[in-house]
Amino acid sequence: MRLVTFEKLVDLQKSPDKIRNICILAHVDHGKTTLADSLVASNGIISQRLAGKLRYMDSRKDEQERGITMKSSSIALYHHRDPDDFLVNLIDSPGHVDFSTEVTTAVRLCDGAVVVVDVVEGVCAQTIVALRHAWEEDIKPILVLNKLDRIILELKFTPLDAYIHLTQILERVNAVMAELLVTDIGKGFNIPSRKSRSRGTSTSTSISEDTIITEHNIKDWSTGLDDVDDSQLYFAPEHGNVVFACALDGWGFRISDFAKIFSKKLGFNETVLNATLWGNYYINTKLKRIMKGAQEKAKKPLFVQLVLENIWAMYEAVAVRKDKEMVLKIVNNLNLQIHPRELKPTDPKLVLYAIMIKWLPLSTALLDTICEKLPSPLELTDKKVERLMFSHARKFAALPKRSQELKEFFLNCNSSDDAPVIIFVSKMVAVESKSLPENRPKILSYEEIAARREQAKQRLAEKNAKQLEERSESNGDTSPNYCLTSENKDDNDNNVVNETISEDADVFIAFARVYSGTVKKGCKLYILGPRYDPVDGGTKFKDAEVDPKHTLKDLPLGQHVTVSEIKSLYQLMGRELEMLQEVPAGNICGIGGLDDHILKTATISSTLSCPSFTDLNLISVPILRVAIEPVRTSDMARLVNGMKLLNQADPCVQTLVQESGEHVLVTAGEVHLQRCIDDLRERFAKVEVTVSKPIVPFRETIIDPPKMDMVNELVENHPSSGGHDAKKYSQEHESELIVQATSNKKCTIKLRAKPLPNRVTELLENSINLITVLKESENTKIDILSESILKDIVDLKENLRGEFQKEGWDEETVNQIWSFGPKRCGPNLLINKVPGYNCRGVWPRTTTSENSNQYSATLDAFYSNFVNGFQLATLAGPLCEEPMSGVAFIVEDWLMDSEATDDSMNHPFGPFSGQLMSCVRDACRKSFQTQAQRLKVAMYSCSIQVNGEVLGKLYAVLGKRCGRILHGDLQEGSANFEVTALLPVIESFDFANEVRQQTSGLALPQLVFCGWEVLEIDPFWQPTTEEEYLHFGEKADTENRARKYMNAVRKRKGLRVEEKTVEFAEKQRTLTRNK
Ligand SMILES: Nc1nc2c(ncn2[C@@H]2O[C@H](COP(=O)(O)OP(=O)(O)OP(=O)(O)O)[C@@H](O)[C@H]2O)c(=O)[nH]1
Ligand SMILES: [Mg+2]
Repeated sequence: MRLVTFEKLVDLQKSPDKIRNICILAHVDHGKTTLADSLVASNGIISQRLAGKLRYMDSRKDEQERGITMKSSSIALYHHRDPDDFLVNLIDSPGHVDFSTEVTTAVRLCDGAVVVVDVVEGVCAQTIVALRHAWEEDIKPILVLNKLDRIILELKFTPLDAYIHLTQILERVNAVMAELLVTDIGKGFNIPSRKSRSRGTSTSTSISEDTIITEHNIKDWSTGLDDVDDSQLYFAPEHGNVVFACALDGWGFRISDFAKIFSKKLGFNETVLNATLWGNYYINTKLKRIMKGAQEKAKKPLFVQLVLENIWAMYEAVAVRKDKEMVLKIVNNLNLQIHPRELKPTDPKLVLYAIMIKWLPLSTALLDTICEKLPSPLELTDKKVERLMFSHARKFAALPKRSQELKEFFLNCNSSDDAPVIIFVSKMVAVESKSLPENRPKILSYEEIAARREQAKQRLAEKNAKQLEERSESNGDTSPNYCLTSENKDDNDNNVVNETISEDADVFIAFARVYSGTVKKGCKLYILGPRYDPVDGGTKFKDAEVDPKHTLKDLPLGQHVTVSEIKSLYQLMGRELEMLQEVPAGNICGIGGLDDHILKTATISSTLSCPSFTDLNLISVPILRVAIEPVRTSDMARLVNGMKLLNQADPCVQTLVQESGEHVLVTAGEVHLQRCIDDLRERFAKVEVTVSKPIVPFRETIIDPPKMDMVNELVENHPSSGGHDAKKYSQEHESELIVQATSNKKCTIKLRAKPLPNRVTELLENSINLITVLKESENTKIDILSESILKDIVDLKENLRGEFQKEGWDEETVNQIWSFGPKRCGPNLLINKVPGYNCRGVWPRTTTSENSNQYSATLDAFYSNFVNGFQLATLAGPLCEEPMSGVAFIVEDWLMDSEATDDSMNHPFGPFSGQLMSCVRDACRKSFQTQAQRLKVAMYSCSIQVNGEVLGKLYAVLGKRCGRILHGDLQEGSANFEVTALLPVIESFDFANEVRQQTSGLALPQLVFCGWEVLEIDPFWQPTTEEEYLHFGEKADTENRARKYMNAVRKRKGLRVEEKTVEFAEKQRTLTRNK
């Protein structure tokens, strides 16, 4: 039974200082959902007995079956912390890397985060990602060190070993925080001085050995800090931002909880205990004083003596020795009110749970920490508001004045009636319409039931009277009776059909947070798409001009705003929804009825001056593509509709239709793919589908001619050539310079291809966001761009210049960059070295003056055609029509006849612009082919924790799949190895399953896309030298991996493949004859 009424929660929504919007973040399986269970149980939503087992926030069937969370879901909880009541909106997020986009959608709506770390596994890949995410979104974290029971029962550590282990984990978490801080130094954040940095395990205090600790001393010690805020950056038990917990057994505590207990028992000052319970302090029993230097004097630290030993004793008595008398003694000692019935069960876990939840209740410790340490919506910082609302590319000051004024409402979390409504929707959640509160069967009061009964009786009496009348008229004919029943039946049937249709249908609820104003049911608001811009939006539309009938589907091009009525508002309560009439600023809520207006994210506002929120900071890139087809072709329409719904419901999915007509689904990984297919089959499309083999993208590149051949011999005869292909081409083309003319022969271009230095390609790949901003702001003036963007541009230019210089390229190359490609933001460059042509280039300019030079002006007229040719070439390379990467095309000359564009000349070959485009594209492709061509494969970085016993098997699986092990270190204090490896995406299918089978389920790999790697094999390679013949045989039947990949892509795309299908035709014939 719920301990708090819903009305109470609604009441609390009106006091933003009492609200905490927080999410739980961690690596997969570190216990987030179990932790959430404890908090949910504290509100009576689930019973205490089921807490930890039910995993209430995992509401999907597949989440329960697989035991992993797949979507983030929110619940509103009540907490009382003297003297105040608090409302905690808690979002549980998934830890599996495939669902990291769900984490992004959660983090965006929160002000604080609970970062959970499993104390046995320690800091894992996703823990670092979670901490970084919290840092980047500027939300404050607290730390929960979970699964302490595993240290006791599994690792069987002594309390002292456990303490050392915990300090090490804390060090590692703080090291991650320090790293984040250091990386931000360059970005101009306020970095506190090093001196002031105090770590959780800090022993560098100014207290001399043997100093007696008093309250006065403690104060001195903390005032020594230069900057108080800095200490909040790190996790330190003495600062109250670390909770030690065991979510499964329902207990958890902070240092302060024990300080309270022992200050009474031992008569120490609570503040002193609070500051010394963690760290290098011990009790001198003779002097009855707390002293420093436990480690040096081989004394037990206070934490071990007062905290861990007590917990160890409890586990020892209950779970290990099962000593009932001892248990009773401890319970009495601790003065706990426990019913003897609760100590009876034979399962020690149940007894443990019953005792621990009374002694150290996890929910109280955690909710207290949340309410005390994490900020309320009122504490939004100026910086965060600007970052949320105004894209990085622009200066805040460049926005219209009315937009700038909104910031104040934001900062004050103003929910008054005259405050503009500003809401951000971070994702659309699909729910079954039958689970909506308005469709739930209503619980009737006694009077209502009685009234209904009366009405029914009356209706029946009327019907009977009518029947009697008719029967007497028709002289005993029974047909009316029949008719009536059949009519009734029909009616019921219809109802059933209608009901099943409406019950089955999914509706979308917008997962949102109100930042300003109060949103009320029935009010009309603007829905601003992610690309909405208040600069032109505010002037383009007057309020009346936004057509209220428009939805996403029929929105005119370039318009990103619609109007909609807010039909329903919900409080998200885990698996359930509760109806709300209004939601004031500072709250997380669900909004219904916006299916037709929002695709994935949106900003909702009552004013058109509101800019749309910055895009979500996505961590994972969807990389795994499959083509989907219905089993029966007649189901195509349902599938298309289903894919549309899936696209809306999942923030990390992309659905597209390829030119070949295939319907393609792009997902983050195998687990994610499986969930999407299940959703399509069972929920959105409800049709059987066939799923193609995964389509993995490749990149095409060129490299400097290799110095070694395939048997690691120096290439002597052809120092400048790569493989077979390069040799062939360099013989045909004496120079690498490609000269290409347009079809009308009036324009000639000369260009050459050159591999970009690796660091340059990397820089370009990493700066894709910045380059996209550059692309978008090509026509805007430099003074509109924000300082941070301008600084980033200058940095990028400087870095590129440095890298080019290191590799011996011309220093001026950076200024000669004409375009990036493909899509004008990729990692290939078009470089202008045309004598006398001063082209516009990619960098923002202070002036927008036209080219004064006549020649340049002529060329400028065809500037965009030239660039488009380059874009086409880089979008689909000659190997297998995959995009290029890391190639520079240097244009050495561009000659145009004055009458080149003359209409009469154009005619036979089509418009000149088209001719120029194809000419550039062909020239780029040809020049690419003169070089040593290579494929680039997508790589996963794979981190696995595995027991030493099955390490060999894991290495075997990795080896078979062409994986490369980067390191495999033994984890301190356990028999587990932490293996990091690189694995080609194309070889990764079913990898997780195979690893699980080979290691008897002991290893769970986490695969994250980590970039592209050149495959050092020439796809056209054939043995040429004697050694190569010897090694590979004449036919080189050892499979050429590069060729295999290339041919597979070519086959899939319907391109020509050079392959022998029948090799030994004669032998095969002989065999059949002999039969
Ligand atoms: N021994 C022990 N096991 C725990 C504890 N907390 C959670 N577990 C177990 O750890 C496993 C994973 O727990 P979950 O709560 O599902 O983990 P999660 O972090 O929500 O996992 P994802 O959402 O998939 O990332 C379950 O089998 C839990 O029973 C704990 O304190 N001690
Ligand atoms: Mg979970």
